[in-house]
Amino acid sequence: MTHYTGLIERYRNRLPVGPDTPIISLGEGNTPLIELRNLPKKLGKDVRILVKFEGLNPTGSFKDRGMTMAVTKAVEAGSKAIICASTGNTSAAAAAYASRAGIASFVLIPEGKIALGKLSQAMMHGSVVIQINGNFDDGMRLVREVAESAPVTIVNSVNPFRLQGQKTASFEIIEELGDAPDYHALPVGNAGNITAHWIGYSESVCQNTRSCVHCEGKCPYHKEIAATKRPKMLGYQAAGSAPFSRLAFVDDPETVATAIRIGHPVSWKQAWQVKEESGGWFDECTDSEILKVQKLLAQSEGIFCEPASATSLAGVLMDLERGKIEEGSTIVCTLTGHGLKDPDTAIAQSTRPVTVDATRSSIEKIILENLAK
Ligand code: AN7
Repeated sequence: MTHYTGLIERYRNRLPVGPDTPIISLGEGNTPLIELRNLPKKLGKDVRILVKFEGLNPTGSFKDRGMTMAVTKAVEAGSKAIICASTGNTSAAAAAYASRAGIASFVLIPEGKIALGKLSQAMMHGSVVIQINGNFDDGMRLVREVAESAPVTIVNSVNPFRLQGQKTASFEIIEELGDAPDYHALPVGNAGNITAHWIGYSESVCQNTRSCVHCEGKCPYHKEIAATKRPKMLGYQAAGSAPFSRLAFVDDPETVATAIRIGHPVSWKQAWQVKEESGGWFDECTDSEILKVQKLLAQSEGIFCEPASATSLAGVLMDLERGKIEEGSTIVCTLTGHGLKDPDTAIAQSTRPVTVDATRSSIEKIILENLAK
């Protein structure tokens, strides 16, 4: 056993780092790929559904994969400050990795629209938290404008190093399954992650043939973990914030899944290309479907993800029901963030705790009542 020191060290030869690059890591990546046991049975479906639980990254979301790369490269370039707009998770990751690197971080968040856990992270890590009277898309525009003159490095996914870090999730999946799955479903906001996964899968299909665009048959790492195929990529959005399935930008996005409350996705073009090349599709789920599946997953499998993350599984269950995804398939759903990020939404949809006298009989009564249900 060797000490795991994060995804840059793990995939050093497949990432844009050199021997002298000062790596800023919190041990991100290497997240579990958990096969659902109870849900497929419950639904009567003969499919293999695995969830890649990205909520188990150091700050509780997949953003850490991109942030370790973005902050590493910012520090290598001599930057003393980073900036991002965020629906919450990017700000939490930026704040943590900036602290680790000993540099400053500025985060722009939509006032009142980010989940409590994420806000607490950005604040606790000492980021300068700037709330704006606007949504994520306004923040993104402002960050791009400000970075033209201010001495700050943007660490949103317009920063290409972010996608390089995030592509490693595909490498891990291929290693665990021995090949790419048939389908890979993700919640889509800015569309950086679906784009990054496609880069990762595309870099892994090498057969060491001369026709491989990456290595022309020469590259050693393709041999290491080559996949025989790439999955169909499925991107699911919340109905109130679904520019991809509506085929138009949304000016006033609204959804309980605040992480993906984004109407003008930055990686719009790239994500369409992913859909086209992979033979996949975009679709949307309502807020009530998203919350239903979040709870279903928590209560039938023991996995607690945040609302936005449940969108990938909600979309897959919808498309299995419709027959768009055939039985017999192997499907990976990315669960992008941990449920603890958004305790308010979890509590609001759960059974209230009961309060009783501190006596043996009152506890016994409750146990018997509940077991009889
Ligand atoms: C849990 O934090 O955009 O399609 O500013 O937090 O790559 O944008 C978050 C996005 C899915 C969408 N699930 O990923 C931010 C931010 C969770 C997220 C997405 C986000 P992209």
